Amino acid sequence: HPDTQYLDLLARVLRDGEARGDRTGVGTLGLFGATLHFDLTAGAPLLTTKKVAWKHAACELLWFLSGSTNIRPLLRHGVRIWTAWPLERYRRQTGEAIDQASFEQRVIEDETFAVRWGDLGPVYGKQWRDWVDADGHHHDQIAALIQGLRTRPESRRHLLSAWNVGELDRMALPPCHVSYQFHVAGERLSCLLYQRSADVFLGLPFNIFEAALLTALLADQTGLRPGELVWTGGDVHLYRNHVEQARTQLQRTPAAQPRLCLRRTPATIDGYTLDDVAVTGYDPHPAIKAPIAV
Ligand code: UFP
Repeated sequence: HPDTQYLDLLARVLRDGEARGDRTGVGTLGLFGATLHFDLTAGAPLLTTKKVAWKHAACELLWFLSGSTNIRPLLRHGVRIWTAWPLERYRRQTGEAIDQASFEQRVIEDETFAVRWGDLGPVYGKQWRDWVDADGHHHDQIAALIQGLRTRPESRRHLLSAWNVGELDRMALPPCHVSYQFHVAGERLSCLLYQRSADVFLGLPFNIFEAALLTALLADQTGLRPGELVWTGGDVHLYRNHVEQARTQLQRTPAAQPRLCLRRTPATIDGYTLDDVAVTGYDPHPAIKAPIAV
């Protein structure tokens, strides 16, 4: 069960995690190097021991695939997970003490404002769909991935990488989910995600669901079925101000595993909308609020 694996990791971080300072100043309990395996044939790796906003996660994944790096499309769907970075930059550069809701409203209503202030730099969407190399050539990694999976399924080179070294300093946040490798065996598509840094309470539940969704979409486009998701984390940490929330979640008993299905197979990967992503049998424990470290 996905919850069991996740809760085991959460418990391990609480028990063995080393107290460390970090960039955000919040402080963490952390360990280095962890791996989780999720059998995608058994259902979606979506936690039931707390309610995960899977529609927001799906929205973010489709936004990466669209190639966008602007928070505007996310805000139009009510997804506010990336606002903190542009908001901070706006406040710093203008000196205006604008609140988050007003800033978001302006990004939604005013396109010129959104272009000027809503962009995150060349983050995932840019690197996935339009990586520009030193010679000025543009690379669509997603298109190449699909082409490769169709024509050379046995290849050991099905990779998707966001770690564009020359552009890291222009990104709001250097990629956390750095690379994805795909693997085909017996009509099954598996994925190995390497994540350099994982906020185990807030980020990780999103990251594993999104990797499973990406695998499902790629499988759908290549005539395969999802196999396994292997997640590997580098710096796996629990923020100090998430400890009580983690303890609450650890006391809960997992419910039946939900299923992820796609309602439609569009002609290309660009054709999916949020309505095409369905999760059935999801009856989780209530959500647990926790502050995000920026
Ligand atoms: N983080 C995740 N998953 C993500 C994402 C961010 O866990 O998809 F974008 C967390 C990890 C870390 C922080 O706590 O955000 C990034 O900080 P740093 O760059 O210092 O690792």
